[in-house]
Amino acid sequence: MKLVGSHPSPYVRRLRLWLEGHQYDFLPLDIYSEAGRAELETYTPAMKVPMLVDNEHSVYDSRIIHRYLNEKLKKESLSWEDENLMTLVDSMQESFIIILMCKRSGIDTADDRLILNLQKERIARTMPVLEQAAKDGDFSEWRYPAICLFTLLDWILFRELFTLDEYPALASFYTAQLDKDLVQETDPRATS
Ligand SMILES: N[C@@H](CCC(=O)N[C@@H](CS)C(=O)NCC(=O)O)C(=O)O
Repeated sequence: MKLVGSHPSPYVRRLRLWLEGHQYDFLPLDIYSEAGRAELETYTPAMKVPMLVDNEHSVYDSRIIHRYLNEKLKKESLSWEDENLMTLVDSMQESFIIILMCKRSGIDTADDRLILNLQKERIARTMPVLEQAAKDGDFSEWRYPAICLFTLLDWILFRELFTLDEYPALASFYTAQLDKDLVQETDPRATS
């Protein structure tokens, strides 16, 4: 089994954290370099990481890879509430990536532009919901929803896109995970 990914990708890191203790090969690519793109192209036409190769199966998208592997490894069962929390985490992750990509495309992210305003509105509405969920203990177990939340929070701090100053429950959830060995081993700051 081979996980094709990159070191900084939060979508890849969530699977690496979730797969703790399982045997697999990790192929990290620099997905924005010419060589990395040439290799990525051989794995997925969507040109996105993560993707998984397992015998004859190619599986795209972290959420689907999680579903595929969870069926195979029988690790955990997720409630509909868990699924909703993960959708909120995913939509935040996507919004922050769009903002970063706008920055890297030379767009001033303080501008009043539809693409930016939509992301900012989503973030402003969703972060308090995640804060309340953290306060209610919905992320108290180190399962896939908590892992996805952690990799989101760590990535937005790493990319300096957000601070957790106004979100004490998220901040304490975040801090509580930092001692984990695999969290430290997969820290994108160590490889970027
Ligand atoms: N929904 C996908 C999102 C994956 C994704 O956006 N990955 C980023 C890296 S963090 C990527 O490959 N970006 C390349 C691109 O958008 O061209 C998932 O959950 O796997």
